[in-house]
Amino acid sequence: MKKIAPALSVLVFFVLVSACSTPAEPATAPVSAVELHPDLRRIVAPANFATDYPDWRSWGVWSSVEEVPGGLDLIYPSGERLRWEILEGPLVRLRHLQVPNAPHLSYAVLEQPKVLSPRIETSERLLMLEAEGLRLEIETSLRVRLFWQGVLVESFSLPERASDSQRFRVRFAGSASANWYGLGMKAWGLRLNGRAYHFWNSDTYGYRRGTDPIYSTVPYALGVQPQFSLGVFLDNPAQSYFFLGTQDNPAWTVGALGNDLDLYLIPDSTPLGVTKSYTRLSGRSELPPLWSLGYQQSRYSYTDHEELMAIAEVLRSNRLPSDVLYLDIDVMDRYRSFTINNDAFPNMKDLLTRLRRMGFKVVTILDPGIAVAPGYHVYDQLKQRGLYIRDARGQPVQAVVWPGVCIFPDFTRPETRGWWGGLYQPLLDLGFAGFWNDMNEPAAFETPIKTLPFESFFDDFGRNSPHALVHNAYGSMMAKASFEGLRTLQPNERVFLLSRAGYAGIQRWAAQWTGDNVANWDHLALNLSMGLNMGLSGVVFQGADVGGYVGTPDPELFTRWMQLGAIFPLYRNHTGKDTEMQEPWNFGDAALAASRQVMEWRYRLLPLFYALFRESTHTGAPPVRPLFWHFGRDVRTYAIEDQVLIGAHLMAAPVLKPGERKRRVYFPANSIWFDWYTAAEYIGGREYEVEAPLNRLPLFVRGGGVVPTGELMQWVGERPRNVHTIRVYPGGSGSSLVYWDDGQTLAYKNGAYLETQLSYSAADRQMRLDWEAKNAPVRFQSPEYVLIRLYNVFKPSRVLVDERPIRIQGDSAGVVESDQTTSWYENDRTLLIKLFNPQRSQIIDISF
Ligand code: MIG
Repeated sequence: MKKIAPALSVLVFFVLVSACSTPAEPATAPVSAVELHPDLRRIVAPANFATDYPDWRSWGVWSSVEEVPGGLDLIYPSGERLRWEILEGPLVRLRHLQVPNAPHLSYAVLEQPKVLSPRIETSERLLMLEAEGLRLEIETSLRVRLFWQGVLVESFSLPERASDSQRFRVRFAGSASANWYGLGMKAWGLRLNGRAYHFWNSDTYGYRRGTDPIYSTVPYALGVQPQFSLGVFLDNPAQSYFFLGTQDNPAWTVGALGNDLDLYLIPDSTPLGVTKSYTRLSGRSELPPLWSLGYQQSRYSYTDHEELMAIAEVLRSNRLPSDVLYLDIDVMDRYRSFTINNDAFPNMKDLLTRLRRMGFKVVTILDPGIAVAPGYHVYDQLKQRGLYIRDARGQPVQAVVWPGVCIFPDFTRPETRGWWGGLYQPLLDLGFAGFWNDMNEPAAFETPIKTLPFESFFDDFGRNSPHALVHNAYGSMMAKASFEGLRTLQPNERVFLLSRAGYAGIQRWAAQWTGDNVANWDHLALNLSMGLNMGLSGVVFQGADVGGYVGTPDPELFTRWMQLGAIFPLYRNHTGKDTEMQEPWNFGDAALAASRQVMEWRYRLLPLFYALFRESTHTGAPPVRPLFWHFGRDVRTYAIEDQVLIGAHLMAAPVLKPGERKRRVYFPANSIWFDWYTAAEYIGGREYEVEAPLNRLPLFVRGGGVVPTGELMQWVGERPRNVHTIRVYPGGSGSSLVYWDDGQTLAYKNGAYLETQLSYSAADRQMRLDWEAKNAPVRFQSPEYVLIRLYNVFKPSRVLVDERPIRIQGDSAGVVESDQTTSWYENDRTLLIKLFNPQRSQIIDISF
């Protein structure tokens, strides 16, 4: 007979109770007598996940097999099933089903994923499923093997569960263990091998390298080798863990404490292939508003009208290109979400209008804790609608956060999300351009576990589940509520939302930052690795508090952080309550000048970042990526965590150590590189020492590289027409997307954009540029022309655009904007081609 664990009987009980009540009504059943299983009443240290329940049992031999759409079920005597499906990708989904037709319920996966029709063979010894290069063999000896295009990717045993426990695990032999990445927001280096990681969203002010877990959960690991990659996604918002093996000790394990097993294994040839499949499941970020890729200035807090205005004015008077200002919790009346402190901000609407005229958008903050304060509209509505998180007796759970004693919206419930989303209207009316969801782990003060008690119950798809089973989804569901509300209220605007906590799929609703980091050198390097791993986990719009949140950096650290921040998608300077002022002018003239320099670089590079975000909407690829993403055949790249690629061709080697004015840079094998500043050449497969004075972010472009850039603006949209200059570097071949739209509305979804691809190739004394328009813009005025700038070339003898010769003008001092002119600059061996009608495909042939 199947043994029902105590927690399960609580669930069964609640399901029955909620089935009998009307949907809007609270479940007020007296369940205080029911004890939660001990597993659902504690936070387990990662080291103990696998060891403190010695009594693991395999699901074992099945009693029968049944074919189902996409695969087959192993049926056990209790009636439970292990379902193996091959989904579009192709990928494997393995689920434990307590009943045959259990619905697909997930906080991460978009909808019912599409199943393929695998070829299935069954014999005495073996069950085999095969589709599109993926092959799965399940032996009656309980071993399972996964092949991708004939190569063994991984072998593992059938899942196991612990007696008298809600926990389960799956153990893998380790052929995929060469290099592990991902896991969302983890305070560790780039390569994650050799450690256990735990998922339980936690408010970890001042965390350090090794603190685990922290704010956000993405139970998805990416194993990469030259021959194949493997994505592993354990869809479970309860406490879970990944233990990742090393090359020497390769076995790895995933497990969780509560909920049914729902595991995806995604083999593919490249990290990009795996990423496409993973983000087909968990979703991709929409195009952000272009202004949100500009510089963002924040602190806890700019406390009143005058201070915010002053910050704006000093940013502009110092000519520090910038777009966004933040208001932190002091903007609120007694920290109450959706209110404004009218003493400090007597005319918010007027303030936001004035700032907007100066080119600034303002983002404001909201916390999930709602003050218990009759008469406060959000409290009254939450109370009256009964949409709060409940205790075992159905009463609102209370906990202390910034506003004092609070109750908390149950964001797992669709009605709560709908209601919460609508609350944003007055803030939009005031003119706020974006929003920030903080403390949504959810964090709580004065409770032993710094979050709501375990005896809190959530709707959880109508199952009324205890806290432990849904904890990690809370932040994501708050972000979803906010995003969907904003989308409904402003149906044609892009949403900018920043969320601290999240779960797999958070990228659909919000950007993320790495919480309360520390102003020290180790955090500088740490945040870079964290950002790369977040990007590899689908969370492509990410950044860290530039300058550090806890403490104050010295001028050198601040300067290097401004440079590091400039290569992150989210470029936000933020600091805590009792630190020194941290805007770029507080660290002396050299830091100010160096900050301005790198901020200007960032603004010139916005066309590249934007095109990469566009690409990411199609593939899920992170705009900022580790070297192995493109150079995985060079095994040296797998451990490099102090150099990054922005797109396929631009490499940054930020300085991460104090006192360094030169640094060593590794150039991946089988490529050549050019210095961004001097066009000096480097040969791949070697290390060089490069100059890195305090005012320089070392940057390199790959031979054959194509990098879209634009004119410097003080803020996005300062000038309506921004001329793009596309840099092209010789050697090899390459191509890049170049993308234009209005930068802020959803009109691009109806064709109001221009997407083009510039490809470059070279043969003996010939170069060809292929400008390919991918679409015919609808209601969008394309730029009149683009400039294509070729570096390190000889003087051309002839330039043809679509076979028509173009006049070459030699040795001119500056750019000449006359009709179809090509300029040749002898001194720096640069050729500048002005290409008209970019919405038309054109071919440029250059002979030497
Ligand atoms: O308990 O809103 O991580 O960025 O400035 C601290 C105040 C609450 C934590 C966030 C931080 C923010 C701060 N918040």
